[in-house]
Amino acid sequence: METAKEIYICDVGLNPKIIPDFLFHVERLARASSVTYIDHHPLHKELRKQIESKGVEVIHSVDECAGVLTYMKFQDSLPSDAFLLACYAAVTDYMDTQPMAKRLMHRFDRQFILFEATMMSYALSRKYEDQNYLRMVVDRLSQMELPIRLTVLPNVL
Ligand SMILES: [Mn+2]
Repeated sequence: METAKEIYICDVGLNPKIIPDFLFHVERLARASSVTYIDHHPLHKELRKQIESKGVEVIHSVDECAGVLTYMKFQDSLPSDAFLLACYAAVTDYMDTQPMAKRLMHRFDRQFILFEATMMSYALSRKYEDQNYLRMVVDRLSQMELPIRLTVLPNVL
């Protein structure tokens, strides 16, 4: 199997039950790849240190949703419309009034963002077990395709 150069793990929300497995696997992955962990769920200082000690870069704040944190990290290399993806994430996580999310939301029409985010979220909730659909969505969202176009496909809604 091919080894990924870079691996990004986002929005996991670590709980005591999965911490040992998480540490085991990031350690394993970090041996061959550069691993970045981005999350907004509460993360204990000690655990953060433990993750970093495995050679993983940790980007963490409880002030913005994981989508906005990810956007902030990569915004300089993303297409200009990518802020909309961060907005959809913020809306569906009920974190669109946080400082950075609020600024991003103000860059576009609020109704449009709410509509697109809601449609996308609904489609994902209906199709969350369909790996092919999920991969297709990630791929096409990364091409800045509008969520509505990915939600009106046959058998989604
Ligand atoms: Mn989350």
